[in-house]
Amino acid sequence: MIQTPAIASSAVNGLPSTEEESIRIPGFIKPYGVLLALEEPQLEILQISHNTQEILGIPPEQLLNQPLEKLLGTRQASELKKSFGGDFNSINPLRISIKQSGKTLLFDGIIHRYDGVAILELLPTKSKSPSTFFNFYHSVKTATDRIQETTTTVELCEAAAQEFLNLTKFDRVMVYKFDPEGAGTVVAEAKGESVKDSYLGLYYPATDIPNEARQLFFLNKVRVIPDVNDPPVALVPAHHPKTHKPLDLSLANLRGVSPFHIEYLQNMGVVGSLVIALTKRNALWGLISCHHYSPKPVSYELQTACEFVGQVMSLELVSEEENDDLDYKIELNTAQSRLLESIAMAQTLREGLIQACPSLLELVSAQGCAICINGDITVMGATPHLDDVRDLVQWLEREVQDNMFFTDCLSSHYPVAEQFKDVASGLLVLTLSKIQKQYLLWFRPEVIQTVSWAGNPEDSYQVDETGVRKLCPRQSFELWKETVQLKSHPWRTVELEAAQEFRSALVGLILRQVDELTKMNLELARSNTELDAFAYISSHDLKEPLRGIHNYANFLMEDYRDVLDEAGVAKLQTLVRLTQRMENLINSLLHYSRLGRAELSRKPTDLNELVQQAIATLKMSQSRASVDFRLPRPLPTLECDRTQVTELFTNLISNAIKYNDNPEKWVEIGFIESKIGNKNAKIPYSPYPTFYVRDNGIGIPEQHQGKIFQIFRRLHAQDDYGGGSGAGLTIAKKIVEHHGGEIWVSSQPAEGSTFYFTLPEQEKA
Ligand code: BLA
Repeated sequence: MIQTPAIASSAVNGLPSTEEESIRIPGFIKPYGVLLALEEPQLEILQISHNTQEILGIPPEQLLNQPLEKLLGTRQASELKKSFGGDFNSINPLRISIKQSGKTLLFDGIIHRYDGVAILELLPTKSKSPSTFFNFYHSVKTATDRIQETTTTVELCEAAAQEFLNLTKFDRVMVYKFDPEGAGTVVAEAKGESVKDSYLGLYYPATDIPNEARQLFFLNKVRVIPDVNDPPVALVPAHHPKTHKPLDLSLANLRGVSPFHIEYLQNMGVVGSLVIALTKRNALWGLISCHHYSPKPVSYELQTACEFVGQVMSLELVSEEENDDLDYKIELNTAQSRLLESIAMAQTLREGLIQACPSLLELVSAQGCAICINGDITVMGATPHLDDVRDLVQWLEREVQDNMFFTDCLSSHYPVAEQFKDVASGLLVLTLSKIQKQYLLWFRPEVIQTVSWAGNPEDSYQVDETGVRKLCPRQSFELWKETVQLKSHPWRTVELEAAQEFRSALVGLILRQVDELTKMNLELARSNTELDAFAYISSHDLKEPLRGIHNYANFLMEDYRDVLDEAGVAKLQTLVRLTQRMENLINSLLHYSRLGRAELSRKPTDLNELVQQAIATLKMSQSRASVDFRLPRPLPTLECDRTQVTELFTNLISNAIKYNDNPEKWVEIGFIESKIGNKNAKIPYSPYPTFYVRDNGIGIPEQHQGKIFQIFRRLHAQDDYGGGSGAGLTIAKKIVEHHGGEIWVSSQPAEGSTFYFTLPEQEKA
């Protein structure tokens, strides 16, 4: 066995890396051929592998520094000289025969030039004549046909494994696919009858194939190791005499294999190995890895056939992975269309999203979702608890700047998430509007991924006697399971694209709706202004003729009292009373329309003082029975329009007294803290205090409660309960709304009424 060279340990993270010991310049070759470094243009032999005696029957010293003619004869040597001027790919392999001790030795001659040095490799062959195109075509036709017949990636990989098995006659052929981190999984496998165990589904860490080995696959798509137990063969001299450097064997078929990899294969029980690179769009997609459990030479011709089939498979991969993606994309698109349709039909964005619930989850294949609009959160499917989602959204608001954020391991960004890993190890967030706090969150559960690791990745490192951590192939390939905790299935590119597309469509839709809403609001504001102006002008203009009628009725009564009989006087008196009533109505209307036109003058106002003043005024004008005014606790100080809010309290308190035939009347004026909702009293959750005026009066029947705020709408005969214009509650409503608040009533006939209202300190957005 080859001695594992010690590696200096100066690499990043304190871990030694094989990359320092470049596998491009191993200093030795595999023993199944002879390698010569030649000086151009004379093709003098400057370096040669030490195995010439075994393969050619000539000791290396006899060939070193000699012209190539000495070995190949004048004709073959001059043909080679010409070949070095042409395109190597179309020339290789050259048929070369060497007569030695009465025997003719046949070789595939492979030439290339790398780093300015011309290299010839002589690979012994048994076939008398070079392979024809037809031979080659026949050897690959079945394989390429089968590969091209497939329609999905899975089918393609399975067919390829089987076809490579048929083509190479190795014991085991695996299709090995890399993940974005460079680790890989065996995605398809075909085996000869003697092989019992299966590597299908096994997962190998990225460290198993160093970066440099991956890079070399772009230069050389096929790697052969006929027998891992063959001793490597040194080059003489070790350094190139002109460059004084070790010879770069990046492109050489015979390049010696790193002893680490040899040991790796030996640990696996593999003797012969053949690896073919699979590329997709200039990236390494995976490998075909062939294992044989006894020595397995692979002719240059078969290597070329494998390379060709590998290329066909690589091309096929592009279209079939696109096909797989396309089918999935269509599914995601359908979900998106359903969602947008639902949103367009719904009153609100939230409603639209909720109604299309399964599509919302299907859009990105998530198990749970949270809709957050203006801080209000609705959850669907499997999600963390609402409070946890609320905290998470707050964290997102602080930490995430982009329109989209996603992770398959939320706890690595937000450690609290470990508590709800079962539902949210994966998170995808779309920010629709940061200002309006509009977020869509999708969750994926933890997949306790029982990854079938082929050996413990930690075993790749051993500590030597000096305490240095040393990279070495693992001793054991026993399957052991590593659970990848706190991770969800990763979000796929198509899913992320679908989320982005949905965001764009949604933002477009929302902008259109905002546009329409703005137009409607403008329209509404305009018609409200017109209405106020109309009410003002008409009531103003009506007052004059009304005063005329009033005055003339009085004149009639004064000047014609003697002419009129009693009935005539009574009618005139009614006329005067009616004009007075009408004037009251007009004054109320005028007042009402003025309220709509007046600017609010908000100032900090002590509501206690204000209410006491209202009560005092009312007490003066109410000569009737006493009323018990109750204020359970001091009212707050509020930014509001003092005059209007005084009128608001006066109207409500006066109604409370007026519509009350209880012998012991009381009126309670108070408020409820912000944020305490109460369904029974119809008090919604509100960020502002809710004020109330409660009485033990006659109450309002349920069926009338909707009408009481309408102007001049009276529920009783006009002179009952002290008369009045019937505009008090309408005015109260206007004042509350002017302040951006809401007013509503809760009442039981014969028990009393409570008028609730809010007075937000800022206008509604
Ligand atoms: C190379 N390791 C490789 C190659 C493969 C693997 C395919 C390239 C093939 C080749 O050069 O012939 C790994 N082979 C696999 C895997 C499977 C398989 C995963 O069949 C699965 C079925 N390897 C280690 C560790 C080290 C290491 C810990 O596991 C580091 C010390 C090194 N691997 C290593 C090196 C090479 C290699 C140095 C390059 C070999 C060379 O080209 O010289």
